[in-house]
Amino acid sequence: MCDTCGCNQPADAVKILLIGEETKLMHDPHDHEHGHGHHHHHHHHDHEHTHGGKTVIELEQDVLAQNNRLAERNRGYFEAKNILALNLVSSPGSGKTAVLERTLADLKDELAFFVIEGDQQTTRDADRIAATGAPVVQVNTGKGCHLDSDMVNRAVKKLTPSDGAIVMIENVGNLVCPSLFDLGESRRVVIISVTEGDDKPLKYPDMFHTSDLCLINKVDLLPYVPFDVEKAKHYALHANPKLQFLEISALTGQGMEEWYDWLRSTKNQL
Ligand SMILES: Nc1nc2c(ncn2[C@@H]2O[C@H](COP(=O)(O)OP(=O)(O)OP(=O)(O)O)[C@@H](O)[C@H]2O)c(=O)[nH]1
Ligand SMILES: [Mg+2]
Repeated sequence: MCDTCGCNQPADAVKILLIGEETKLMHDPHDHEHGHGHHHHHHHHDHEHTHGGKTVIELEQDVLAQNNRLAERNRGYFEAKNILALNLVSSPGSGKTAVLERTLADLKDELAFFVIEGDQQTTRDADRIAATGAPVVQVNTGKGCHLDSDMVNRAVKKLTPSDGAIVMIENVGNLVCPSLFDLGESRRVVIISVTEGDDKPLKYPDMFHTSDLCLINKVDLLPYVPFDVEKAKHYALHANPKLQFLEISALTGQGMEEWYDWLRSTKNQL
């Protein structure tokens, strides 16, 4: 895992905000300093106990086992309420928020959407989602580079999604760490954009291995960038032979109807 990069911070370093009510807290500098100080203390503490490979591995297994237990509770909650929960993962800037914005605008009269936005800092993405009219909670992970099941559990309590809804969870932009953390989602959707290079599934196989659907976004840019769609699919299928693909553009709307059909049919399979 990412023990040296700050993932293992205390729960109170994470901020969970229901947009529209507490957003102004974000700009309180005292609040920021408080979280930072805690992180440093915690990091030092961790470090003392994680010398030597064996101890580090045990700590990581413990963190992941605890995450998996709470993820199963989240999954039970979603199942009981007939909610389709999607974990959207990608590297920064692949278009997670853009796909959400367009989807929410196009389907808002047909399906009830609730959104959890994960970012290290700011409410920028949550503000973009709030503009579509969907209820949204922002999770600021501070130093953390992924969402975990506890953050989603706490965010869902603020969000209070209705029965039969779709809960969209936009993970922190990162193709590595989020692959390790089950959030209790019904399906995982990885987004890759054509500006990133077609070798990404080869270099970051875990994210493709753990996903159910791969959206290949920004296909409007294919005439201008060297990206071989078939090669990208080939590499991704090597990591996960069951992976499905859809080629889309959140900008022009190309392929979005197929994505909406996937949402409808996946929801009906619950
Ligand atoms: N040309 C083109 N640009 C796109 C498309 N989708 C998104 N973009 C642009 O790509 C940039 C990043 O999009 P975002 O939706 O913010 O990406 P993200 O994955 O949410 O980024 P992070 O939350 O920072 O990880 C923005 O400037 C978008 O306008 C697309 O289909 N085509
Ligand atoms: Mg985003």
